[in-house]
Amino acid sequence: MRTVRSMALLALTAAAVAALVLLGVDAASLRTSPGRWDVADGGGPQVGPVLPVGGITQATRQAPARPPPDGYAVEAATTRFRAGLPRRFSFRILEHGRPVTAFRRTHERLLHMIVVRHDLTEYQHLHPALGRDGTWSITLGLPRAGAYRVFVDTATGRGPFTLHLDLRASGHSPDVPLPPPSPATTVGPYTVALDAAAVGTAAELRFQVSVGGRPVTDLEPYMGARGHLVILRASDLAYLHVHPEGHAGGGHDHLAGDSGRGGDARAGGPVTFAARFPSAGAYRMFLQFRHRGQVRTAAFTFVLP
Ligand SMILES: [Cu+2]
Repeated sequence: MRTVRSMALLALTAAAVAALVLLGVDAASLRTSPGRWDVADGGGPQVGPVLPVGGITQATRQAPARPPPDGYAVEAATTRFRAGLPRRFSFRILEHGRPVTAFRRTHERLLHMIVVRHDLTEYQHLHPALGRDGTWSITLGLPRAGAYRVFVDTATGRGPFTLHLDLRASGHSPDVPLPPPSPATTVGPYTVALDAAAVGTAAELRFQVSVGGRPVTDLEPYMGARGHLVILRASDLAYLHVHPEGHAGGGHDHLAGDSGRGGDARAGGPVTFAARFPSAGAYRMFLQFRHRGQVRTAAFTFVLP
């Protein structure tokens, strides 16, 4: 029984890989939208290598990367945790050594904090509170021993940017291998199907949320959009935060931006994103959506050929 299921899964996975490769030819279906996504340096100078594949050079040039403005740094009070033992986590964003105290709202929040284990498991999307002195704090738990990366996605008068730092939960726990690409994943009662069309490093990603075979027609706005997507490159945790198509984006609550504009925003239709990847390779995608008051996270492995 188990063998049969595994083989079916293997076949499905192989089909998904084939589909991604085959779909990568329809340039007309792509609507690139600079400004709705960003790439931040997640692991050093190797981000965004130019590979000898058609279109990549241009794509790389167009990439509105969001490195931090000059002189910005993030500093945490502590980076040591005990696995499974939540504690207060606080940090400051410094500009030339002085704490930044004024931030701009993006997607309804002044700051988005993404925490993920280095093996791309244990994803968390949190919103710490800002103190007057520029200290951000939140209660944070790291469920398993190991290394974690924290991405701080925010904006000031100098523009949006992302910073990162690493945390450690004491003890040892083996890394989980990156799951193979799959055309669908389940979270709670939901099935989320991914339909991806890539040309070079640009891709249109459509996520269809359904329950019991029926599309969910009443996804609720979550931070002003029908969905939020964070993509991490498996090799070095380079970070892409992608916003949905048909979403006005920008500084304030755009609850209407996702409802009723364009085919993607129709009730029951897929939540669609235009993304540009820094390179070919393996990525892990985390889609968050809200339904019946609860936020769900669906994770996918995606390989850009
Ligand atoms: Cu957020």
